[in-house]
Amino acid sequence: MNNQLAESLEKRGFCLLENAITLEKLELIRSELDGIESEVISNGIDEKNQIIKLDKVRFMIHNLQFENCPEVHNVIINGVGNKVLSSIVEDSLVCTGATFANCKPGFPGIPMHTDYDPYDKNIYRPSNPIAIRILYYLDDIEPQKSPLRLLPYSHTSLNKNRTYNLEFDEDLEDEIQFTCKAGTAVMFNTKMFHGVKPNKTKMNRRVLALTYRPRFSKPLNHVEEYTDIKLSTLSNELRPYFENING
Ligand SMILES: O=C(O)CCC(=O)C(=O)O
Repeated sequence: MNNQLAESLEKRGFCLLENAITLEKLELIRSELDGIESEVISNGIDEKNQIIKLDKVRFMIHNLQFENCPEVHNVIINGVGNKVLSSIVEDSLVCTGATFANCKPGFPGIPMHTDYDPYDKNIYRPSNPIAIRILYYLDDIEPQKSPLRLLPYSHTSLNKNRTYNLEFDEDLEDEIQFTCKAGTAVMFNTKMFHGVKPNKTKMNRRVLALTYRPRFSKPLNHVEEYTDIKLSTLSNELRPYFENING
């Protein structure tokens, strides 16, 4: 099974994990994240100085490791995506990003882009030679509800029109517009082009987005470490994913 997943991830640039989260766990995760969203919306940016994007049609919060959401933390530590990736890379993992995003009704979409930048220190577009994004969908993704766009094989492109820093909107013949049931996870190479179509429904479209890199794949550019005070708030299981992120 992992061989097929590894082949798909390595060659096509992505693989799918159906039923990655059970319905029961989905309820708990959604309720934790909805709670955080409502709290931030009513109280404004919290004291913990998290990176939050407040927008009428998209809510986004990074650094979920420092929020009170034990079920999300459990996904970071024990999620199927984590297990599959660890066995493919045969190394321990560092988590370079743990984000919740809610694309609400009217969300216009995100152009095709990569989550990789070898020349920057942006931890949300990590410079690590190998990093994998794992998107756990918390709602059904439908053709009218912001399907995910993926451009298979684009992580290997040598063409100047497909380099890491480009963005483009036009639909491509060889792209996949991906729909799925809530609880599905999609894993893809951060060098792969992906994007999101508009949400034309009246429903929320929520995703838990995690990025991991194998320990051996250090960032090319130094990134800011989390302080010891911040790290001390994490459980013993969670902490190894966020410490020594340059090493
Ligand atoms: O919401 C999604 O499906 C993907 C959004 C995105 O571009 C990302 O998380 O890198």
